[in-house]
Amino acid sequence: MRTDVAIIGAGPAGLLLAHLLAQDGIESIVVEARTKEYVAARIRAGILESSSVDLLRSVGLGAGVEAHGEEHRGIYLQWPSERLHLDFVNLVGRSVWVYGQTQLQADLVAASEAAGRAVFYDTADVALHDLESDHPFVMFTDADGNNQRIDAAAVAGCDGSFGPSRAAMPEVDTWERVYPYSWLGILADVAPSTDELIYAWHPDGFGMHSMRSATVSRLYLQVPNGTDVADWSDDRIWTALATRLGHGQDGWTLTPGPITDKSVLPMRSFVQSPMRHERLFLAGDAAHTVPPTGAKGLNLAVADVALLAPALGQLVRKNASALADAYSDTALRRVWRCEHFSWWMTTMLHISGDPFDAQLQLSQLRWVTSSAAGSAGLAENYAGLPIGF
Ligand code: FAS
Ligand code: PHB
Repeated sequence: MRTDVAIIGAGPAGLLLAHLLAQDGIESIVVEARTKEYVAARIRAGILESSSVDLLRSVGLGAGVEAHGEEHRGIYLQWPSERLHLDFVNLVGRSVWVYGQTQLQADLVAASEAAGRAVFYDTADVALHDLESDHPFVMFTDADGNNQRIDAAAVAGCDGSFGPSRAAMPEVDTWERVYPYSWLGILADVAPSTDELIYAWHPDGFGMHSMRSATVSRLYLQVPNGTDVADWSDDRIWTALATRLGHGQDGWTLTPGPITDKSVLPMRSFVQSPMRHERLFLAGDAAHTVPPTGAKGLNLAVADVALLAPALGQLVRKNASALADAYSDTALRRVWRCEHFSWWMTTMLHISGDPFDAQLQLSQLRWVTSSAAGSAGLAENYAGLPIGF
């Protein structure tokens, strides 16, 4: 097969990139290791920055968010006996949207199928070749066991943290921070007990109340690394969440409900630079990972491909490489800003067991919720910087 851009990975980065390229008349073929059902069922991110929503709207992908998303003005930060609201709209003039990655993935798949774009699911043995030439190609085994080859002008590595694209980069610098704790996340068929997200510091550990809709709640607990989700019964989870989120404090109650999904998510920061090698370009988790505390992972993937699509358009159509040459440095500026913010939110809210750390964290929380400068700084980063920052 021959196309303009071969895309590896049909997660949000890969499918959104294909959509953005098509807006520019650039053709692509996507190669995905998992089945469409597997990718569709993954439960991950829940927050879209307003600049991500604006981008989706601008390319005809805003209907789902408009119909099923919830615009939120801000978040609550909490510690024992205190719960304070940060209003991002008042602070920095920007909101965020609650819209699950699962929902966005479904919108992207629907748009891809409506446009008749080629996506190969359930593939194996993806290999990248001739990346240093202007005619790179990708080999893979399709779902029927046939060997396939895609000749293209460029390859986009959108294959997440463990795909082949990251490994295909010859000379890279990498930075990594593995955190000494994980998140136990649940989905529950119960109306949220809060109007906006609650991020709670507690001596027992971090707790968070998010949501997916008026009838589905998404909540998280800090747990030790290596936690077996089987050790956490529904009752144990709800009891810990009630304690950490302040059930009974100032009359607030946490309403439990049937848990429909439980999983443990390790916390890691990772960056690989550069994000481009000749005709191979990385986007999304293929190049970087953030702990989910700052709600940046999915938004970074959106920002990367918003930069990459016009760069590939100019490279493929006009053999003009200015945007492609600038892609990695431009993308990494925003990546590092989001890496810092995600680390900052994570270390402010998660218990290390060190009593000195705990006093520093409580002081930081009091400052961030009482200082105009402190709260604006958090709001600016959480609500997100303009794409192309
Ligand atoms: P993805 O990982 O979503 O997609 C990469 C795709 O490439 C996958 O479909 C994979 O199957 C495919 N692939 C891999 N190897 C391949 C190969 N050899 N050949 C072909 N295809 C291959 N972010 C938040 O903001 N909030 C959260 O709460 C949150 N929770 C998360 C929970 C988990 C378990 C994980 C892993 C991540 C979470 N994230 C969260 C981050 C997540 O949302 C990512 O930032 C987002 O999925 C990035 O999208 P992509 O870059 O497309 O990568
Ligand atoms: C979620 O709803 O899954 C979510 C929201 C905010 C975060 C992380 C996860 O920081």
